[in-house]
Amino acid sequence: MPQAKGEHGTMTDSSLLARAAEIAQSVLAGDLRLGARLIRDLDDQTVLAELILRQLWPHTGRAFILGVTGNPGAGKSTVVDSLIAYYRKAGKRVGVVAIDPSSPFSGGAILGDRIRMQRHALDDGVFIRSLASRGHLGGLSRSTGEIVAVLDAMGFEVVIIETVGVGQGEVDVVALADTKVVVTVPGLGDEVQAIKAGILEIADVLVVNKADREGADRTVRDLLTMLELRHVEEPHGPESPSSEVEIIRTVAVRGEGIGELAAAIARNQEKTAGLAAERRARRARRELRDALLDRCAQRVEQVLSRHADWVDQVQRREIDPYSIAERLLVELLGGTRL
Ligand SMILES: Nc1nc2c(ncn2[C@@H]2O[C@H](COP(=O)(O)OP(=O)(O)OP(=O)(O)O)[C@@H](O)[C@H]2O)c(=O)[nH]1
Ligand SMILES: [Mg+2]
Repeated sequence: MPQAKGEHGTMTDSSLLARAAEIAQSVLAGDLRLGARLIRDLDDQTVLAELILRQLWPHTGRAFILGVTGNPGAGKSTVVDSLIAYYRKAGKRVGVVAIDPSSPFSGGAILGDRIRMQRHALDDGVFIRSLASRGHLGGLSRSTGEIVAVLDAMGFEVVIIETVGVGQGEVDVVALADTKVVVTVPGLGDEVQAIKAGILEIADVLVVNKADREGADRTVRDLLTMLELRHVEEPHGPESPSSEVEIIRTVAVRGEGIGELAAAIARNQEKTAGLAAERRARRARRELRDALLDRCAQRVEQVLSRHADWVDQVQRREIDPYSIAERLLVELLGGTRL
């Protein structure tokens, strides 16, 4: 077991484990403050946080995970805010992970999303966490997965992941949600082209938000044409047969169309229930892969810092990096820990 950092630095392994078990129990019992703290500590990758997460793991896998993605500024947060209100009325507790691609510090993201979803700030049945995707190079999927796991263990029945569909990382994060909603708006010129390739393909439900604006009809028509073309091209499409993708118009700022959107989401959930096991298997595989890659990356850094001599040799062209990499692999994977 690695050494604990920070305030727990002097704790023995067994007292750290006991502390982890205690906190895990409180988080499972719904302690929001400890849940929030755990999410922050996971971001800092503390040993205690990981020990707690290990204890929570058996209690995860129950939440309905909803992915919301689409054009920047399309109104995703406003749609999510309205959906939160809808699910709260239905008595469901809702957790949200909003991923902000631009801000280097999560401070920016937290501010923007808090303002958008402010009315839920005092509701114990709502938990909103923003995550800056910058600074999570390659680890975005792991970080999001961990937060979703905590919210799931805390008993939030619906967990919404909001992310701008700009980078492959962001798309990947949403791709494994139970139901994927893609939000677009009229007036972007060619809407279908304006959405990054690859995003429309994952949509289970398409939303034309800002339907109060000029051109909503045309956008709906364009999307329909696109869906029909796709249906012709791949009649036996994968998980979401194109013909079954619904298009919903919303004016999220006024809450219009949100009931219809929630109904479309519920229909998709029902329709794809038979595929849930397959989806969960894919998610489990990625969770394991993320955890593995993360540890490999850490160990690579450790090994490299112990072997400055290797770096020197490569720099002097005495040995090539490929041979060293092979040796490194042996050191990493041949160790007794695996
Ligand atoms: N006219 C109109 N404006 C809307 C509607 N929904 C959202 N907006 C406005 O669009 C702007 C962007 O809304 P957000 O909800 O922050 O959009 P977003 O997609 O989450 O934005 P990013 O996360 O920054 O990509 C805000 O000023 C909203 O008030 C709508 O239905 N009609
Ligand atoms: Mg947003």
